[in-house]
Amino acid sequence: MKRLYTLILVFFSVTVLAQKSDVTSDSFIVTGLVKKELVFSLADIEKYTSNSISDVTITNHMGEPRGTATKLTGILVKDILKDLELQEQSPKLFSEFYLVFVAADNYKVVYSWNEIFNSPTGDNLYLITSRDGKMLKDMEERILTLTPTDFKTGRRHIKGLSKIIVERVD
Ligand SMILES: Nc1nc2c(c(=O)[nH]1)N[C@H]1C(S)=C(S)[C@@H](COP(=O)(O)O)O[C@H]1N2
Ligand SMILES: [Mo]
Repeated sequence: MKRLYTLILVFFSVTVLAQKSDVTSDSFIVTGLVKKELVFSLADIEKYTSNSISDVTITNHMGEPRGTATKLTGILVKDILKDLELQEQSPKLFSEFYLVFVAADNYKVVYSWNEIFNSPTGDNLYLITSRDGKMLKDMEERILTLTPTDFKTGRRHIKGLSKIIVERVD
């Protein structure tokens, strides 16, 4: 019986560990208050021209360094979202919209429409296409975003991006 419990424990530990490193996505969808949903596969992402990005120190929410991302290339999220059309005619009201970036493990990060399309943050919000010498398809977490100008870069370092949901404040 004891052995059975050990077996069960080992099984669950392995499952949990496997899930932890399994924050991977091979495509992401842009959905919500949009005129037309957009889907991006790895192949679609690779069609865009990538720019090189300086090394980024990933700091956690305490500000402690967790590691450095090197040999980075990426595409600006605002460029990949250039065909995004909000369900709103008046550009003035675009300021009421925000985008929820959702990872495969349900980790979520919010960016306001203005932040991406009307502020310097938008010029620094990248979809990473290669990291540490690995191409997108060989990167463990695959679809990854980074905003190097953030103070604590870990928070909005989304691993395994799988969805962008466009929402609006009440
Ligand atoms: N998908 C996903 N991305 C995530 C997280 C998470 O739990 N899930 N945690 C975030 C937080 S709080 C931090 S500090 C960094 C840690 O990045 P690292 O794993 O490269 O050290 O990842 C961020 N991205
Ligand atoms: Mo964190």
